[in-house]
Amino acid sequence: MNITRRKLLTGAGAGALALSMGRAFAQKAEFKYKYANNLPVTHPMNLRAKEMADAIRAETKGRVDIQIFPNNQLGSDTDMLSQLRSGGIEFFTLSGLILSTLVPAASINGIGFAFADYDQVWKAMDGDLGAYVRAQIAKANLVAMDKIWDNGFRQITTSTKPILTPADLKGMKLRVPPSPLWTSMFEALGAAPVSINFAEVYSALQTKVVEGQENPLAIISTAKLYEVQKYCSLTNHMWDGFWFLANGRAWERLPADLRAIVSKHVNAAGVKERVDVAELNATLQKDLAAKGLVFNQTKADSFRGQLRKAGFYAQWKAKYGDEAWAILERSTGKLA
Ligand code: X2X
Repeated sequence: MNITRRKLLTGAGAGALALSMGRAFAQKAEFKYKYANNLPVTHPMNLRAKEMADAIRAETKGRVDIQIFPNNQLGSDTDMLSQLRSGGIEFFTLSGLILSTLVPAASINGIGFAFADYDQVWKAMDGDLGAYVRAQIAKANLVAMDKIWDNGFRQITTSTKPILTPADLKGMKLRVPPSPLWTSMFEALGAAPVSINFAEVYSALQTKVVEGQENPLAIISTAKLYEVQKYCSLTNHMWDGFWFLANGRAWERLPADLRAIVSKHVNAAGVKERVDVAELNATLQKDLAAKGLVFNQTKADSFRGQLRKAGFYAQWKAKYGDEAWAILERSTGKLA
C-alpha cells in the first residue's frame, strides 16, 4: 500500500487502525503483546504498524497477536519507557535521544548537523553506528530491532518569528523532548529549552507556555502543530529516528521461530515507513503553507558555527568516548 499524502491528510488511513479482523485471533493467541507509541494514528508509523501486526498474526496463525496503542494512549514517552522496562508493554518505538536517559550512547545520531542527507543516515544506522547503539541498548535488557524507523530531519517552528540564525533563538522558550542532548544543543544555540513530553506539546504551544518547538514536517502535519504555530524555519538541525524496542524477557519468551517472523515483519514495516516519511517530509511544505505556516530557509553554517563556538561537539565527543565518536565520523566526516 502506497501511503499517499491525500490518504494521510484526509485521515483515511486512520480507519486502518479500526478494530481489525484480527480481533477474532486475540482470544486464542499464545502471545498477546502490546505495542505502544507516541504518534498520531495518521502518521505512517501507525499505518505501517497495522500492516505489520496483521502480517505477524497471519503468518503465526494467530499465535502472536500484537495490539497497537498509538498516540500516547498508554501515557507519555517517559511513562511508556518505564512500562517497557517493567514488562507492562512488550514493544515501544522511542527516539534514541529520549532512550539516552537510560542508554547514553543512544542519542549519538542526534548530534546537531551530523548527517547531511539520508544516504549518510542509513549508511550509519544500518551499519556500524546502528550496531554499536543496539549493543548498548541490549545491556539495558531491551532488544532494538535491526531497522530503526524514521522520524526525519527536524525543523524549528514558532508562534512569534522566523528563525534565520542562532541570534533569533536567544532566550527563546523552545520545547524539546526530554533528553540531555536536546537540552544541551539548544542551550548551546542560545535558546531557553523546556523539556516537555510530546503528549503535552500541542497544549503547551496553544497556551504559549513555550513559543516554539522542533520536529520533522510529517509530525508538524499529523499532530496538527500548524494550528498553533505560525513560522517554520527549515534548519534540518538533527536527524532523528525511532528504535522499535522489545522488553528483553518478553522477547525471549517467544520461541525462536516466532521471533524470526516478528522481527522480519517489524523490520520490513520500518523500511516501508522510512520511504513514506521521507516522501512526506519532502513534499508536505506545500500543504502546510496552504494551512498558513510561513516557511523560511536558514543559514546552516551559522548554527554549526555557534555549536562549535559553544564547545558542543567537543563536550559530546568526550561524553560518548572516542570509539563511538569515530564510528559516527566514519559516516559524517569530521564534526568536532
Ligand atoms: O517528541 C517529539 O518531538 C517526537 C515526536 O519527535 C519524538 O518522539 C522525539
